Amino acid sequence: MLRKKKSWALIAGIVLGTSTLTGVTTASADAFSCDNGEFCLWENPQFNQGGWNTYGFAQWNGTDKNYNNNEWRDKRVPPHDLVDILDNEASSVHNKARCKVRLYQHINHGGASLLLARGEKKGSLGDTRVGDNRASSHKYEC
Ligand SMILES: [Ca+2]
Ligand SMILES: [Ca+2]
Ligand SMILES: [Ca+2]
Repeated sequence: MLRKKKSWALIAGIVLGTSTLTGVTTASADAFSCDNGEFCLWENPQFNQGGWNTYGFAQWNGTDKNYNNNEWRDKRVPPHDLVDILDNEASSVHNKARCKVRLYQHINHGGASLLLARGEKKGSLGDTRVGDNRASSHKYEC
């Protein structure tokens, strides 16, 4: 009986250790920089370069049809997940995904849209059809 308990403890420890390690790996995978393969939005123009009050940043690896359930991340404000919902607040964008990505003004891929080629970026969404502080969803077009 004792031996069985030890085995379970050992297994639990291994499982826990593995999941913790995976969690750390994921969290440290540049949560605050736009890396290859990602589609990224910034709360402010010019990719947050400037004297802003907040520095919201968000990144994806796929389609998102509703920004109402996403929060900005801000590396200067621990614990980094802002209470601030990112819907209708994005001001700049960089598509580093391996697909074209279409950004939409409304949730569920509605309203005016902007197609971003691979590698394309816009320092100001105010100059686009989607507009500043309007983006609400995006779709990967692979
Ligand atoms: Ca979402
Ligand atoms: Ca904004
Ligand atoms: Ca919108």
